Parts: sequence; structure tokens; C-alpha cells
Amino acid sequence: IVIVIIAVVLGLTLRQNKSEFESTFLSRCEKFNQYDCKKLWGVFQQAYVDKDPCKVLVEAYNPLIAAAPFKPQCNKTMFWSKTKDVVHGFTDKRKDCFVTLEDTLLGSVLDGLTWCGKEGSKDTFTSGCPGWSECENNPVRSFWICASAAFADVACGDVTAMLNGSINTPFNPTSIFASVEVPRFNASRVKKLNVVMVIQKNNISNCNHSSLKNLTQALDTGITYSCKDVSESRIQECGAKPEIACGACW
Ligand code: N1C
Repeated sequence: IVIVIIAVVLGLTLRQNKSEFESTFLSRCEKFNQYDCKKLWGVFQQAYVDKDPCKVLVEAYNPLIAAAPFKPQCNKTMFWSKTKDVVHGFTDKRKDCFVTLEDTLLGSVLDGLTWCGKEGSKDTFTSGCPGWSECENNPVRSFWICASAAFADVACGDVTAMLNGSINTPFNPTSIFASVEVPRFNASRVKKLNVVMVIQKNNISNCNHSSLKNLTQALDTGITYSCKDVSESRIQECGAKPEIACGACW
């Protein structure tokens, strides 16, 4: 009996407990069905485990994107920059209107999470990881760049982007939207970019802001551009009233 108890205790301690991070990954993933989440977890880990957390290249996530590719959702793709809460406050209620990267399997699984590896270890860490701009090739930033690029690659028809009218530079060249997504919009797929400038009470920018000139210049020839100043309350109203047609929100 003593030997059995010792064996069981030893077995339990040696068996690596599933980390909280892995559990989050798997439970979020399982909501989507149709994917082998354990396999995706394995592919995901390959990108960063046992690596210096400042040496994870964007390409390291290519196998993960290939294992759970983004499906084109013409006329429904929603991009954003510095408007995450407003966007999701709206899209979470109006899935009939728009799809964001966070509504896809990979985007929803990793949204809000921090992770990294360490050389000589096969574990995933959630603290002590480099910050967003601490070093360029960190695991979290490289993931969002890789995923955003792939998401922008499949955008088609009319695409929408919500920008923030309460900041100095609504179209900021260092943002993922400006540096990764816009340059990927391809005129053979994307017909038009509709910018929704989110206007709050203390807005300092609007559709006339000079940074938007850079946006129009960065667009592939053949893609039409429009910008509309829309109050945050109007966006919320549209989120709350499913009877308002998507096309009539703004
Ligand atoms: O740098 P940003 O905005 O312009 O990036 C937003 C842009 C969106 O259009 C998304 O498609 O890039 C994509 N994207 C995400 O979907 C995403 N989800 C969570 C980029 N970043 C994302 N995050 C986290 O938000 C990420 O970890 C980083 O910290 C921010 C970037 O958001 P931003 O600067 O407001």
C-alpha cells in the first residue's frame, strides 16, 4: 500500500500540470468546435517555446495561421486602431454586421493574453515577458503582426476601420493598422475602405485630420476611400438596436 501511495504521489508530481494559460487557450478554442485544439496548442507553442523571448520572428507563427486559416468575409471585415473597447462593445452585439480579428479562432483565443518562452525550458510563461515595445521580436507582438497581416490578406469587398477621434494621430504609422494591415489591402480584392471616426465629447480629431491624408496615400490604387465622423453614442445605439440595419448604423 505504501509503495502504491508513493507511486501515485510521484506520478502526480511528475506529470506536468496543465498551466492556466494552456487551459485558457484550450477552453477558448473549444468554443469554436471543428478544430483540433490540442494540435493547435502544440503548433502555437512551437513558435516561442525554448526561445529567447526577444527573438521570436513574425514568421514563427506562419504554421499556426496555416493550421487555422482566416476565412474571407467580404463586406464584413472590421479593422480598428485605438478603439478596441468601442469596436467590441458594438461587434459583440452585432455579429450580423462585422467580424473583427478577435472574432476568429486565433484572435479570440489569444486576445488579452501575454506569453513567452525561455531558452532551455519547454514551458510557457505569463509573467516576466517582454513588453509590447521592449524588444521588437517579442512573442505577443510577433503574433499580432502575423495574424493581422493574414487577416488583412483575406479582406474583401468593402472593409471598415474604426479610428479614434480623441487622440492626436488617429492614423498612426506605428500602429498595426497603419504598418501591417493597410499596406496589405489589395485592390483586386478590396473595393473600398470606410473609415468610421469615433467621436467622443472631447474629441480633438475628425475625418479632416492630416494623418488621414497618409492613409489615402497608402491605399492601393483602385481602392476607394470614405471617412465619416460618428459619435460614440450612435455606435452604441446601433449595438443596442438589432432592428437598425447594418448599413444604416452610420
Ligand atoms: O496597433 P493597432 O491598434 O492599430 O492594431 C489594431 C489592428 C486591428 O485592426 C486588428 O485587426 O490590428 C489587429 N490587432 C488585433 O486584432 C488585436 N487584438 C488585440 C492588433 N492588436 C491586437 N490586440 C492587442 O491590441 C495587441 O496586443 C496590442 O497590444 C494592441 C494593439 O492595438 P492598437 O494599438 O489599439
